[in-house]
Amino acid sequence: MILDRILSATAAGQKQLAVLIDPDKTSRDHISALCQLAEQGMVDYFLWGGSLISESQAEYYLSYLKAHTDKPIVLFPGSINQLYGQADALLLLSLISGRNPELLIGQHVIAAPRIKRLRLEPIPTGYILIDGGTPTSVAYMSNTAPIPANKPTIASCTALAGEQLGLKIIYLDAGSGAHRPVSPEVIRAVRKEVSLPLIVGGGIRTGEAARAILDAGADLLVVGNALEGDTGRLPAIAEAVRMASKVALSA
Ligand code: 1GP
Repeated sequence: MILDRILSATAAGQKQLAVLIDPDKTSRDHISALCQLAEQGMVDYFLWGGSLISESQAEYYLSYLKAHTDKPIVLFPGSINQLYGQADALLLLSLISGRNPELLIGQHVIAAPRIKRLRLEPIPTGYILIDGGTPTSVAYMSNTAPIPANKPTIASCTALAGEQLGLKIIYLDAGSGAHRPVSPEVIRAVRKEVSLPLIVGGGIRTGEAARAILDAGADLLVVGNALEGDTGRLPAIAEAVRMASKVALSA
């Protein structure tokens, strides 16, 4: 089970890296390049999804990815139209930073039988949007406002409520292509309050940014946008994950 894998890595202090593939912004070459890097040990998971998918190639590309990697593929769906049986698991997102009931329970009710039929492992995830300095597709499409970047207490109380509600993972997201990633201050505040695995994504483009986020307490990084044009930034980010793991494991 993918959740067990994330939990045991987290418990062992092992930092992890997920590469997000947006089906609208990929190609066979892009997927092949990522799979090669994954084979070299730079990627722990592939996330699959986008705020809005307009291309009809999504399933074809997902099958292509499945055929070329043995890394787990986890759906990160922008809507209930993005549920595919080729994946191993699904981040079942509750958008707990927002107040849109459809994204707290409405769409989940509609999706529930399909998730069961497809035998996707649902990973109950408290999904928290943090302002990343620019309007993002996810904030617009979800019709919710992100938590202001300078309000760590709102973020930590939101994450704590998610933990108390029984969610299994917290995902702090500045949104794809954010100008600034979630700040170490916000991550530290959330880390102090909850013991759940902490995923952080949005706007991570360099090894330095990755390292700062991991050192603040993130367990699993998500990188998408920075690798879309070219995958050349992945080795530095993967190295930051490896080094942060080393420090955490020896602590
Ligand atoms: C977005 O957290 C993910 O939801 C990844 O963000 O595409 O900016 O890396 P980027």
